[in-house]
Amino acid sequence: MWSAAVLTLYPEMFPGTLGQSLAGRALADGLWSLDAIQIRGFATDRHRSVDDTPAGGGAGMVMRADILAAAVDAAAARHPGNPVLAMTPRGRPLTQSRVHELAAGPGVTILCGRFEGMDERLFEARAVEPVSIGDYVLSGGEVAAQVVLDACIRLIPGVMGAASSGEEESFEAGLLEYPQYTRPPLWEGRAIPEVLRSGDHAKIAAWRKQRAEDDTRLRRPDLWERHGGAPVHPPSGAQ
Ligand code: 6GU
Repeated sequence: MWSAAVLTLYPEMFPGTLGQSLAGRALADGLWSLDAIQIRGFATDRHRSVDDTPAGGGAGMVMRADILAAAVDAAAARHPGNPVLAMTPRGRPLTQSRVHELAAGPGVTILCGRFEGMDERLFEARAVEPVSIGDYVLSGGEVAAQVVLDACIRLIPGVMGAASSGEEESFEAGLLEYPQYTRPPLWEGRAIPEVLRSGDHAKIAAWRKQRAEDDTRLRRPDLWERHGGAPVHPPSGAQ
């Protein structure tokens, strides 16, 4: 069974959103397991402290390397073979290709940061991969860990059933997905594009490819250029 281990100061935040819907059903069906581990359980002093003031000064508190390493080592013993990720806005951005790799493996162990960060020596002393979910700052890694797990769990065999198994979705082709429509055919004076009601499957596929490309160029010029599209020039006068 694919195993998710989460190291956190807030184990009661799990399964959280992962207890519902697709992931929740898969958890109940035994397609994946969840082990939420309290980091504070690895504290060594009588106040059970896990953090301390930042070297060099500054605001906030830093999670201690010795406590985090003990927690990571315990999780590795319980979940051998799992890659260990640490959720931090200083990490490499999560990609769909990394999600595929994680979903294909034995599972994942995720360390959730709180406070101002984690002592950098943890990353030197243990095989821990720093991962970010985007260019904004969360109050802690727990929500980010749920994002990573959700993305992986839907790819575990048997979780999605017939629903496409994700193959022609956003990012799988390196482009945004084409737009979708459903009934009613006319809503607030707006019709579904005629081609989608034509029954001509070749024309529909061509229209969807065009829209995927146009929308990617417009909304995600970074993805478009990585996909090999011609560079997008910002409109003159754009800020
Ligand atoms: Cl992984 N953690 C936190 N705290 N903030 C983030 C993030 C992670 N990814 C983006 N912002």
